[in-house]
Amino acid sequence: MRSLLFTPGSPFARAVRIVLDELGLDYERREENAAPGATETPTLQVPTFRDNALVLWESGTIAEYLMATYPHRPESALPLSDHMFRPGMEWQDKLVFSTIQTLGTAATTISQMTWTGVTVADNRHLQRSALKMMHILDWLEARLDDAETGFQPGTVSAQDIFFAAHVRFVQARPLGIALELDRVPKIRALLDRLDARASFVANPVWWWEPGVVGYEADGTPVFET
Ligand SMILES: N[C@@H](CCC(=O)N[C@@H](CS)C(=O)NCC(=O)O)C(=O)O
Repeated sequence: MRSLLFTPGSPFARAVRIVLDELGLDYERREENAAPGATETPTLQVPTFRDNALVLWESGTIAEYLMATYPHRPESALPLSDHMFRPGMEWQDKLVFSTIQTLGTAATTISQMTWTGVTVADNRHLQRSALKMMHILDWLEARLDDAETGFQPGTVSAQDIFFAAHVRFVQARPLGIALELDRVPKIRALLDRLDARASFVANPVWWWEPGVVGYEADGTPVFET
């Protein structure tokens, strides 16, 4: 019995949901509006994943577990990679993945601080977080061979999925960050291709700002009345 505890907005959880769909795995969706308490995880964060007696948190660990434990890849012109970290390329793939997670942490730090009253405009650490994101984008652009391939050519990788989840999260919130993706055309092309994939369409990222309490079926935000 598999289950995933997540909040609808979390980019880390969205990436895990996409990996689960890419693997064609069913799971119970434990969708909550707030992050969990310490009975679920000492990190107080989502996502948390359960597979029978095994309980995991940290989205990268969950994705690595899923990709290694479930070897079947559903038929696809561009399937999910067999490996989160390809044999012979482990260190390069790990470095790209950790750097992508640092981008995600910078984005969610800015988001969580913004909604608790401290914005990029008035905090130096958040300005540094935003600057970090721009440097990471430039570095990742240089890791892509061309506008037709992702971080692991010939497949869709966990790196692609987590990266797209983080960037689209930033773009779907009024955080005061302009990512200026026009200057990173290979990244733009990758994100557009991923948006069209069934697993991404099935796990959409929708606009959020304070006051949004739900969504219509087409993603139109529903505001608190
Ligand atoms: N390193 C964690 C980060 C997860 C994370 O930041 N989750 C956020 C939601 S996007 C959260 O639960 N925040 C609540 C908190 O930190 O108290 C992972 O990869 O799973």
